[in-house]
Amino acid sequence: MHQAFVALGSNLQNPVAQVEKAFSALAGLPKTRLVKKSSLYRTAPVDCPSEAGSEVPDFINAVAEVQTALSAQDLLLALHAIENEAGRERPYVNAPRVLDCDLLLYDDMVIKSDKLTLPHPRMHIRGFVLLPLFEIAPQLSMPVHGSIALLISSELSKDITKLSITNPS
Ligand code: PH2
Ligand code: MG
Ligand code: MG
Repeated sequence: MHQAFVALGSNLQNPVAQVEKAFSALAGLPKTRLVKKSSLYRTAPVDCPSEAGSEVPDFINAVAEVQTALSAQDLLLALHAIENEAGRERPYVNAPRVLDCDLLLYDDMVIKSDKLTLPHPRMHIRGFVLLPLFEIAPQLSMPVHGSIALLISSELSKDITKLSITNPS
């Protein structure tokens, strides 16, 4: 079995429900066990262009740990299928989305291909990834980026609120 971490994000169509549904979808993947779910976090958009005059809605973000017998490539395909099932559209880069499922880490794999980069290329500079990841894996040491605890700063933690409602499991 392999250990993987998946980041979830939504800022359209009831984001809390979308992320909770995504946890269930992860739990339902073949050859895969959902090991841990972080709390849900309300986060301000980072690097999201706003369409003329319209505000980019806040995101709900979370991170899941899974154990899986799927290869990294097959897990990635499964994550895309979960996004598509939720109705994901891609009108432009970083557009508002019903669901984004990003593969952050897969064991200690380091890879850069057209389809897959591990560790996820921006995870180490994204508070909306690092805070929920730290919540479920505070001791984590990552390939390339090292200790998660050393990456978190007050700057990266700005405009991120942990939701106090616990998601039903
Ligand atoms: N995802 C992005 C770009 N910006 N900002 C927040 N707060 N949350 C996200 O999940 C997010 C983002 C690209 O996938
Ligand atoms: Mg993303
Ligand atoms: Mg993505």
